[in-house]
Amino acid sequence: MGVVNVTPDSFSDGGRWFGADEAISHGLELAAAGADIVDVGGESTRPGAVRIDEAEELRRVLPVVTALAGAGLTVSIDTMRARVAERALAAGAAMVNDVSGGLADEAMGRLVAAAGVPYVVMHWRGHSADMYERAVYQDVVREVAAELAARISALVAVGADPRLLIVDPGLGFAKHPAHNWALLARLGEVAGLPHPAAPFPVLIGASRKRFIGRLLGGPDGPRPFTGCDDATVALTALAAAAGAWCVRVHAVPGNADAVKVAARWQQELAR
Ligand code: PMM
Repeated sequence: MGVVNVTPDSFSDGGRWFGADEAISHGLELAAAGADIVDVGGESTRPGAVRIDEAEELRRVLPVVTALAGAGLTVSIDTMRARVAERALAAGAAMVNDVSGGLADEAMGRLVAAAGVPYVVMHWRGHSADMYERAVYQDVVREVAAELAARISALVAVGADPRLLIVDPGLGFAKHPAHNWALLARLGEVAGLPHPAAPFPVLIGASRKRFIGRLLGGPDGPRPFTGCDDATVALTALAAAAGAWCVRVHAVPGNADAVKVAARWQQELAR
């Protein structure tokens, strides 16, 4: 999954694809480089981000979704708003990626249930403005799995098909670096969360996140995200070999290769 952030302020690529034309060309490039899905988002979720209103979000994403879906790409809409998801689906998007897992907009569950499309349920504890205050866990993997299971039960209760649900541990969202590493190392527990319909496909969004820069940094501080793409590829290989269904990344070619390597690796293990 290649990321198309139509925002002026996303963490690693804010502003680069902010105009519709730039975003559309970028989405086409990501697909040509091997992305199976392009994820179009209009609202930044970087730590401390202030929310934009629905009209502005629609203004940003709709032309991009329309053009990329019209060009035959599989488009995911990255939004916390049911109304934005609905309009994007009508414009040709094939799936919904909701970083709040349905918590930010109570209409989202009914919308995806009625639309019958794949829905990414990410683990989330609150909006970006103050999310680190909520990064308190005894056992992060068990708690994230349990909270995702509760979201899935709520979604199924309003009619969502569990076979269309994809789970995501939400790396960096109300999580400190140690939490992210624990979740990555125990992905199987995230997929096998305590719900009758488990295991679920898992999506991982590690690309260029701050915890990678912290690992690679030195005494002068974290390494800038521009130097984190090789480590993202390493994480992609490990996550895919551990069974992740999808990785959400900014730079596609190396990650697409890593997914192929992991698939071949798994094929050998299964012999
Ligand atoms: N991370 C960001 C945005 N959307 N969606 C999912 N499902 N998982 C994520 O981890 C995720 C996401 C923030 O990253 P960016 O601003 O660098 O694109």
